[in-house]
Amino acid sequence: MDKTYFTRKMPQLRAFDKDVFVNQTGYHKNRRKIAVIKSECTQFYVKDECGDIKYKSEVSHFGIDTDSQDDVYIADFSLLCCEGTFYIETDTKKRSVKFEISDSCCDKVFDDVCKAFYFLRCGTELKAEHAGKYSHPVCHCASAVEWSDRDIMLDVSGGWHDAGDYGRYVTAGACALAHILFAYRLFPEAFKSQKLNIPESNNSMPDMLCECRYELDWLLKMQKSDGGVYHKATTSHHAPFIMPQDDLGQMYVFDVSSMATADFAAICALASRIYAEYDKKYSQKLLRASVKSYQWLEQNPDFIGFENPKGCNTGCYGERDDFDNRFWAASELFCTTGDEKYHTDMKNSLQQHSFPVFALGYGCTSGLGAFSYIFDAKNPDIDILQSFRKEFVVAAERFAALADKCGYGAAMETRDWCWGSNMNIGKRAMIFIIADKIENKNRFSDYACAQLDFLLGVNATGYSFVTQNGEFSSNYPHLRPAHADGIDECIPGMVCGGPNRFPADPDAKLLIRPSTPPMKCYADDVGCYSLNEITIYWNSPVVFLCAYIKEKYKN
Ligand code: 9MR
Ligand code: ZN
Repeated sequence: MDKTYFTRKMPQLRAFDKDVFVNQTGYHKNRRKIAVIKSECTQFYVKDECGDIKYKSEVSHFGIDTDSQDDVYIADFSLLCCEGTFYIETDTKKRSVKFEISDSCCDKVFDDVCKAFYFLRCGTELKAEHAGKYSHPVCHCASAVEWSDRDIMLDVSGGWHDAGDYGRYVTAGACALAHILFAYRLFPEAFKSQKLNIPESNNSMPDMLCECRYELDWLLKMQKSDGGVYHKATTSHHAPFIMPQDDLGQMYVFDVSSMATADFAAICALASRIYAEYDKKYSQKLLRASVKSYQWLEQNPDFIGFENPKGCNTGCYGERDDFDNRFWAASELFCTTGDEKYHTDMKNSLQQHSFPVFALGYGCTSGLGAFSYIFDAKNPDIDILQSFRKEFVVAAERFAALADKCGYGAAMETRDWCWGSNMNIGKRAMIFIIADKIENKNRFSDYACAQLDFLLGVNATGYSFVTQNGEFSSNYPHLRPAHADGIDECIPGMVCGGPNRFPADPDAKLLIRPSTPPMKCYADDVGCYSLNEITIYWNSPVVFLCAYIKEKYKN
């Protein structure tokens, strides 16, 4: 990315000078509570705001953590269950930042990661009454032109900006929606009481379902009359770092892809089940749209991938095949309609391909189809059902073993520290939670919590990767409005990409020395899009994780 994109002085990189890492937003009273210390010590104290010792114990020496190269000590204060604000101090006088122990400690981060989607809305004014100081006029509402046939103009306004850029991509949107709708499917109560202060907040529908409907309505506009679905709606090039309303470049819709069409069919069928409870008509509309795209898939059995055409440099989201996307579509339509035709397609697809059943998108979507089959299929094939259930549990066991090997409790292997590594953390948390739901033995809940702890400060960088959540949280993500608005505090609730052992942008290549351990390849720097961008599908697993924790540990 070209430096001239930035209109403001680059922020000074802040160093986290503490050795004691905690979940900076806090811990529920009755859950496992771990802090990680990276310097030698023997005792630790949990002190309240007056400095009084509320708990003390010995640390345990973990040893060298491979992916950070830190010599790590673990402080377990699970037994401390009283509410309050605390910090940890070691016998060597090292201190953590402050954190809470309470039943409501994750309410703010949950609400913030949900409201983040509202802040990413495109094609509408963000009014001050909902967006506060982050309000801005309507953006990207002019007609789009079809890239390959410039005579065709259409309205594709709406939906969420994908990420730090202002593009809107169908497969990415479908993936983020799936995570959120799955969260609602398993933990509806977490959403029913939620007040996000969005324009639809006075509706009878939960706010987060209204928010998702905003994206779904956009997706519906991306469907052509023959059922094919345009791959993306973007300008030809990424905009400079300006506010969305100032990005006036021509909007285009790009060619139909079979991945976009299949993901569209899948998400509309899934949403049709979820919205039936609140709006029958809308539910039916979604199902009709889904079936139409499925028919298009039947008529177009060959893979139609996507590559950026010459003259366009926005996100690509290309894939090498569409088997997993078609599998997901068949599974969702079977779950929604009970029609054996889709079941047969799904079974055939399973026989012909070996999918990773726990892959929760983006990229590979087979786990999204498996999730729905596990929780929503009315007359499932028992063998398939059992194999799906087993695969999630086996995956959770494998990831738990990885977490045990990591001093910071992250369920990651070295190669997982890649572009958007925090999505890997979030998806592993989802797998732990899904496996627990399947087994009902509570084997993986501590592991799921540990992934949230990681995201919120228990990691070798010391950052809470969720903006405005934690005393030392990321504040300079690669996110156009957050930079162009001139406001020092970043828009809250944005989950940053996280450590990437292969820094891929010029700024990150300059900032991260080649010998840096994988978990430390991070900089809270607006230029570093391969370390510090945000996207809707990095936020959505965290929505799922927070909804689970809120429900699980409520009193
Ligand atoms: O999330 C994507 C990441 O896995 C890829 O490595 C990267 C490079 O191709 O692209 C990421 O997706 C970006 C998308 O193409 C455009 N919007 C921003 C996304 C996040 O960086
Ligand atoms: Zn916009």
